[in-house]
Amino acid sequence: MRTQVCIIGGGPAGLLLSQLLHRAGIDTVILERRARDYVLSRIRAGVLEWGTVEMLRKAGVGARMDAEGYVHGGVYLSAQNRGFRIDFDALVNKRVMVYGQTEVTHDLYDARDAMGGVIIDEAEGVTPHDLDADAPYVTYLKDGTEHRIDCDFVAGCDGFHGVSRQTIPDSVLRTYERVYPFGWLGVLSETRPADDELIYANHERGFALCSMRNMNLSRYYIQVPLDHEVAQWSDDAFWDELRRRIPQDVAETLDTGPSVEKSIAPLRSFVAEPMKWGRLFLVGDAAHIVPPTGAKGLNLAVSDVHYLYEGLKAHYADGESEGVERYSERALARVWKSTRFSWWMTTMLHRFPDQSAFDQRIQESELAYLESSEAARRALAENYVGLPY
Ligand code: RFL
Ligand code: PHB
Repeated sequence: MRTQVCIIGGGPAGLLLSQLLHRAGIDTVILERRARDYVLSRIRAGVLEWGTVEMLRKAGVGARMDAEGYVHGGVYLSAQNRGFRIDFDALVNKRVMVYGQTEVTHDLYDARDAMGGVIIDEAEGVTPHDLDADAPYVTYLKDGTEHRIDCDFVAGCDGFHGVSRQTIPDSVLRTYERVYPFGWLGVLSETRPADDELIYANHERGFALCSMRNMNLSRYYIQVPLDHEVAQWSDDAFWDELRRRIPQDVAETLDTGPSVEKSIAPLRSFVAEPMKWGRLFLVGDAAHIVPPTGAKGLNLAVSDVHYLYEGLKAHYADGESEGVERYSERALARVWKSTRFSWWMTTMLHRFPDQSAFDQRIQESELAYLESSEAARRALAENYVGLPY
């Protein structure tokens, strides 16, 4: 088989890139390791920057998001049982969209199917070859038979544990990493959201977040030690702990019920450079991971897709290779800003095991500064709604 761009990974980055390229008349094939039902059942991000909203509309997949998503003009931060609001509307005149990654992925699969896009799922042993030469190709196994796809470029959209990043030689690849000494226990429940906007809570027992998917589906997270397992957290224990960490008035009216999903995710910051090697591009989590505190992971995958899409479009339309050549540099400039913001939000809001009394006071004063300074709140708002592409 031959295609112009072979995309490894059918998560949001791979699907969105494929959809945009298809609309620009550029042929793609997606190779996905998992079964489609598995990909569609993953519960992950919930907050879309406005740039992401516009990219999804541009890809022709914005209709259900626009009908069913919730536009939020701010978030609440709380500490020491006091809350204050970061008013995106007033501070930066921008908003975010609350619409689950699960739904985004659904909409993208539907769109690829409607346009006859080739998505090969349960592709095993996907291996890119000759990425540093003019004629790369990708091999994989499907139902026990080996197949080969010849292509012009390979887009590595295969997440943090994928194969693409590993094909870049050690002598070229540089990685930067911070592993945080805690994880997030997440619960999805068919209950009314705690508030009309998200609440990020700093508490001496640990961080907590109240989020949502719709008016009858809520998403909550609490910080837990790394050695905790889901099985040791009953629903009742989760709700009790969450109530302790959020402002009292919210805790008193919290609607609780059985969890429909419960999982623990470790927190990590990670950046791989460069994001281009020969004819391979790394896109999304394949190149970088951020802790979820800033709600940036999916949004960064989408901004990478933007830079790559624009580069490939110019390459195929008028042989202009500047966008393709400078993809890594452009994408990384934005990646590092979101990496900084996610690290800062994480550091400000979580309890660290070795936190000293000094660290504690610094954290409190950071939050107090935000509460009292419009300039500080504006900086947070500018980053949270998403920096320009
Ligand atoms: P994905 O979603 O991991 O998709 C990669 C796909 O590649 C496939 N794959 C392979 N296919 C073929 N061959 C191989 N060898 C392969 N290896 C892997 C995988 O099966 C998969 O289908 O990466 P992508 O597309 O870059 O998208 C990134 C986002 O999924 C991720 O950044 C976000 O979910 C992060 N994230 C959040 N991001 C936000 O923007 N806002 C949020 O509010 C937010 N909350 C979160 C999050 C991530 C979380 N977890 C669980 C990590 C909350 C949580 C709890
Ligand atoms: C979510 O709703 O899953 C969510 C929201 C905001 C975050 C992280 C996760 O910062």
